Amino acid sequence: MIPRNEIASTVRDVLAATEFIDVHTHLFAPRFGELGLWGIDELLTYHYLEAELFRFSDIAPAAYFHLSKTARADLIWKTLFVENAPISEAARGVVAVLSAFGLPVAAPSLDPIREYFRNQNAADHVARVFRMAGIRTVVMTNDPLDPAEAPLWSSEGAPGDARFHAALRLDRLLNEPGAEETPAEVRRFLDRWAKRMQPVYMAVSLPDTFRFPDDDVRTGLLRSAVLPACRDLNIPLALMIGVRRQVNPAIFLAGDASGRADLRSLETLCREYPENRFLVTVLSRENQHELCVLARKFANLMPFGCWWFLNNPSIVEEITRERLEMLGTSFIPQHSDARILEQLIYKWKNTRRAMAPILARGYELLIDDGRAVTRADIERDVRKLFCGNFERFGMLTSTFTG
Ligand code: RAT
Ligand code: ZN
Repeated sequence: MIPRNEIASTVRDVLAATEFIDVHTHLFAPRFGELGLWGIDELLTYHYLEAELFRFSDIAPAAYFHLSKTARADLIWKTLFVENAPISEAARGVVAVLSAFGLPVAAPSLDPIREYFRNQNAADHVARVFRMAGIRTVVMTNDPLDPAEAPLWSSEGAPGDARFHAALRLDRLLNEPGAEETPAEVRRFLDRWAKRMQPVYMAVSLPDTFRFPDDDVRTGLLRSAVLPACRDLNIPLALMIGVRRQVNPAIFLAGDASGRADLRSLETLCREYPENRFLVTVLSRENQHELCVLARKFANLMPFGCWWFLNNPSIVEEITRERLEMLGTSFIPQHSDARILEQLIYKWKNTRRAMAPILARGYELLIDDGRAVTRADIERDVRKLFCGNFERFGMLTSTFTG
């Protein structure tokens, strides 16, 4: 039994000591070579920071995207880190990464930092970053229609690296479908790629206008190819709802926005497809409460993560408190969405920091209401939230013991 005044520190200890599963990233296992991004130039040219650059600098997007990667990184460093305090969430993240490696955080030149990363051996670096981030496994985003990625999957080949699971991403397939593909052809395509990738789930991001059912190709493909494939493979379908792609195409990846969705379509999917399981994250802050309500109705719905524009401490706090209050520990609080390896360090540091007082508050209220809390309770709950719920929902070999 833990005294009330030691709850906060115990929760912090347990969060620090538990290795998490990162259920959605854009990272790649080392065998994918150059698709795996790491190092200072990649960290600085992250699209979250590019969006911020254009608010502080007069450079036109076209001129910026014309520069070499090194020149872009130099400009972002000078603008967001030297001439301004890097106080935004994304900027502070780079500072946290540099500090974690003992590198200078405010020097005018990036040279010593570049040299440090140049001297790292990729394989050792991956292992070190996972250790520093307290991460056991990450789930990649694998698009079989990406011309750069597809050839790297051999016809036999699951990725042979236990730290990196695959997720079969369906955005091109469902959001830009070729009229010539019949559902039967798409089903065969999915079966073939599932065999290669051994995905832990299939995934698609969807606009705020997503409707199901609708009189469109996507509904047909979901009904006749994707949902049956997920059911037969016994894997969840991840729905990432509420992205408005390319509201400003001039800034490429940074040009996407968010919008409130009508979650009745999700309700219909959960009800009409009880044999399918849906991992769901929604991008609009306004949709969060409804998502919790639906998760109380449908056990085949697993809310996950505070996605993209929501991954800021103030909003994470609000969403996570709401989820704990409405769902107990039966959800997945966060994923990193890391695109660059070292981002794992700051994103998971921030998640642990945000999570500690929220969880501690829950246990303190429980003590106030008459139930003692043990370290074993906290360990079990943290394991469920950050590993077990995903493993159980995804029917993965479990380390879940609660
Ligand atoms: O957070 C991001 O980096 C976004 O650009 C997207 O990748 C989003 O997370 C997605 O998976 O579509
Ligand atoms: Zn993502």
